[in-house]
Amino acid sequence: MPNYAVGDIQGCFKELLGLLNLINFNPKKDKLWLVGDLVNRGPNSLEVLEFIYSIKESCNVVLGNHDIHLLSIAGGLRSPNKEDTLRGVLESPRLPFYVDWLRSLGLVYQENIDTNSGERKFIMTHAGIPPHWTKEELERNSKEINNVMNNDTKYKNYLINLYGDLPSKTYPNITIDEELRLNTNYLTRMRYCKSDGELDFVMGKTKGVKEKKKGDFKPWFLHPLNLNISNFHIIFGHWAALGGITGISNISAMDTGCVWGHKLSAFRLEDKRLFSYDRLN
Ligand SMILES: [Mn+2]
Repeated sequence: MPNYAVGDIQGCFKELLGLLNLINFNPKKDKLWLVGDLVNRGPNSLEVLEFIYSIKESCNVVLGNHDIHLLSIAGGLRSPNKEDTLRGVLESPRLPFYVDWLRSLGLVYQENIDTNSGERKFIMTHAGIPPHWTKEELERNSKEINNVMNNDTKYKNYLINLYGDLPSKTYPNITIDEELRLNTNYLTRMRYCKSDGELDFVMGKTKGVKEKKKGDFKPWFLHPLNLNISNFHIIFGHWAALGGITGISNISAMDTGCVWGHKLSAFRLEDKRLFSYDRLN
C-alpha cells in the first residue's frame, strides 16, 4: 500500500494519467499525496478535478494558491486573470460539489508512515513551513484556517481579506484578518524569507533560485527549522524553478514544472523512489 506524493498538476490531466500508469497506481490500495495547485494554467483543470474527486478517498490533498484562487472566483469575490484556464471548472454543473470538497481540505496534512528507514512523520503543505514555527504553531495556525474555511459566515470574509503580501511577518497588534492572511501566505505562497519568518515576495516573483541568498533572505528550507519533531519529512510544491531539488534529504520539492513544459513527478514515501512523466504536447 505505497504512498505517492505528486507535484503540482495544474490541469495537466494527460500527464497525471501517464504518471499514475507509470507507478501502477491502484486507488483501492495506494494513496496519493497531492501538494495542491490541482488546477489552473494548464489545459484540463476540469478533468483533473473530476478525476481526483472520483478517487478522493485515496487522496490526501492540501490546497495551493491556485485552488484558493478558484474558490475566490467561484464565490464571486474575484475575477479570473488573463492567464487563468479555469473556465471549464467554473461552467461545470458540478462546481458546487468541487467547491464544498476543496473547502473541506486543509493547508497542512500530516501522517506517520513506515518507511524502509523506520517510521517518519510526513508533513505536506503547498509552499512550505516557515522556519520559526514550532509543531504547535503549525498545528494551531493550520487548524484556525480550516475552521474559517468550513464556517459559512467566516469563509467569504476570509477569502476577501486574503489578498495581499502584507504583513510580511507577525507583530504585536496583528489583527485576526492579517494573521490569517500571513499564515495562508506562509503555507501557500512562500518562497524566500528570513529566519524569523519575514517574507519577501519580490524575490519570490522571479520564481528562480539564481540568488540563493540575498541579505538574510533565503529559500525557507535553507533556514534551520524550529519544528520540534523527530524524524520528520516535509513534502511541498509551488516552486517549479527548484527543479525538484532542495539539497536537504528530508525536505522534498515536488513541483517539477509540468505545466511549464517539464515533468510531473511522484515520490514514493516508503523507499524515496522518484518517478517522472514528461509533459506531452
Ligand atoms: Mn502554487
